[in-house]
Amino acid sequence: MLKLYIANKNYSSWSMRPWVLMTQAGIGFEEIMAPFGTEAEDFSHEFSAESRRVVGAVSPAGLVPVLVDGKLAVWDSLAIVEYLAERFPGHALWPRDAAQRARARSIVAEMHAGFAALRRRCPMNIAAHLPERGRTALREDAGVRADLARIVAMWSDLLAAHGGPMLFGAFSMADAYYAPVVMRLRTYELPTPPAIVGYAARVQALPGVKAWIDAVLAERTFVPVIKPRRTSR
Ligand SMILES: N[C@@H](CCC(=O)N[C@@H](CS)C(=O)NCC(=O)O)C(=O)O
Repeated sequence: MLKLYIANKNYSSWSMRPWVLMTQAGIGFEEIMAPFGTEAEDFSHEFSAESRRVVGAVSPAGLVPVLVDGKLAVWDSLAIVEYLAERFPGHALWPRDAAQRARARSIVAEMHAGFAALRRRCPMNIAAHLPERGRTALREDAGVRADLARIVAMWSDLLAAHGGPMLFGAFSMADAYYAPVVMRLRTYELPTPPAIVGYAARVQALPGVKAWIDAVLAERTFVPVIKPRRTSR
């Protein structure tokens, strides 16, 4: 049985990608949760000592996600999804057409290496509703505006080219890889055109994504972004 090591579903965007991909594609796996620590005033994305030990035992990189297949450990979300595509060729995790597959790889790589401003200013926080933070990020940060414009252009082009419902027609790796961006659009209420709103709604309705969102609410390791200050009496 494959094992997938992940962190808190509310926050861990890199964990979400292979989890959603495998769940949506019907690839069975055992989930191993290594939660972040919660001692920081603002929630940190760093492991507790116990999680560091658990993840360090399977991956020298010490980060999640990690996929364990028998004696083999594969780490880093991009390496994991590529491994899954090779391991399960029948599932068409990438588009079957070579040109479309190259395009899908391009946008997945673009996500893996980029969108730094959006990731920094609007971290994934599924259970929260932070429209004011979203407005501030857009107003203050040209990088966030550029990242959002690029997402809108990318998704609009692909939806128009393939006619939807997903980026390359049928569900693929590309949709799993951008699912955390869909969650950011929702939490921070970032404004997008109707075609993008429609795509975001369809992604959230995918059983694999819905299962992740439902689990967030059950997870209960959520702590507010800004904890209320303790009154000194
Ligand atoms: N490039 C890596 C990034 C992995 C990563 O940053 N994981 C975070 C969680 S989303 C982590 O393990 N943080 C734990 C820590 O830094 O202590 C990937 O794509 O998997």
